[in-house]
Amino acid sequence: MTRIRTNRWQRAAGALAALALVAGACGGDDDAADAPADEPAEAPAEEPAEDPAEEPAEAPAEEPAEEPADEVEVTQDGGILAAVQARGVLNCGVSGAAVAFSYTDADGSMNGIDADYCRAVAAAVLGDADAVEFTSLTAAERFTAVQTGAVDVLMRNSTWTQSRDTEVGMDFGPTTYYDGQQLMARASDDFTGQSSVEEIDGAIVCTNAGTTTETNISELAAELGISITLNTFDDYDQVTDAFIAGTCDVITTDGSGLVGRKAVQEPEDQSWVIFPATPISKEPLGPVYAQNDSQWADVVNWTVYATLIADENGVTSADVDDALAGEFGAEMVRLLGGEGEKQTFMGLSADAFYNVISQVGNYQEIWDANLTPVGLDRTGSANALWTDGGLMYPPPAR
Ligand SMILES: N[C@@H](CCC(=O)N[C@@H](CS)C(=O)NCC(=O)O)C(=O)O
Repeated sequence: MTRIRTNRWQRAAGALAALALVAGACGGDDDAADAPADEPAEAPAEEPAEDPAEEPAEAPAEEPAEEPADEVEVTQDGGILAAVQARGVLNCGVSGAAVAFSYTDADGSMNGIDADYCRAVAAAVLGDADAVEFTSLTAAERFTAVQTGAVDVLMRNSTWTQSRDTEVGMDFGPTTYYDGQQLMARASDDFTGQSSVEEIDGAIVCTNAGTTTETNISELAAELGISITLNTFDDYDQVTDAFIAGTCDVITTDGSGLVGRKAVQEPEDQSWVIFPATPISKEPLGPVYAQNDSQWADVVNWTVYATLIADENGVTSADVDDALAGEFGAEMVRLLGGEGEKQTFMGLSADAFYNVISQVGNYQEIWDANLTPVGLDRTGSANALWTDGGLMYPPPAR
């Protein structure tokens, strides 16, 4: 686990102000919540015997009426939002070794679509896309970091599965990249892009531990009746190094991961090919956070939806002011904090998603900044908008 900090404490002041707001609301409720349990005898709020003639001085029992129900309701949920607002920095779990998703660059910065979604959540919650502390986690470490609260959210090319969504205690946000597992081998070993999985019979196959990748390839090999030697490593740098060194015949993971590795590491004297053409599994990759904090889930989910709704409406980081002024329709006005905005009901500032689109961009901009450079084409893929035949279908902002 390694931590990278970027540009965070400047916002502490603003976040503390937000905290003061939240604390004001919470205090009342928490106290109330505690009291009844401990002191049943004293607080029979009902007191039926009251004489109507007398002024009911004890009106505070009705106190919640003064506070708008939403705010009180919201602040009682789980607590990760309030914790991040108080801390002034978002603790975001990433890989740090996943090309185009979250990769630690030579200058120490963390780049990729997952890193950008960390920044998007920070922009939504703290108004500052740079108020992020990135924590690099191996596949095997990642869910423990969520369970222990070491990270507030995980943006680490993690596949949404039934077991992770239940027994592992995670909740999953909207898929930010629809992927599928593929394999990569050398053309010099007679593999092509049209090769089938049966052709790896007898091969040494490598991947990283703690992934759906291992179970998928083991299960498929058994179904196909082929035998493989599966070697796993802590992270994908080690996997790719072993492949380049020739100790692995084939490597496998999400197709996007193979495309990224081929783009940045294929040696001059080798030709790497990715197959089969149709992936062997579904790998819906997206945000992961702790179960049972629906307020935090809403914040992360609608941050992702905001980037897709802006994409749907053709609103880029350069258009936000025109969009807020109404030039792209009422939905964008609401989403960016204008008339009819819904962000404050979520415990966020009205301009939360204005900050996301202006500081990080819409989904297509995030794609172009991170995935296009390694050769990943969105057109005609499952990651296209529903209006273009893809699966990206954000709910309406109303
Ligand atoms: N999506 C799969 C695989 C995720 C995974 O670990 N992918 C590799 C290949 S891109 C990765 O992130 N490697 C970077 C690392 O090992 O840190 C899962 O959720 O289990």
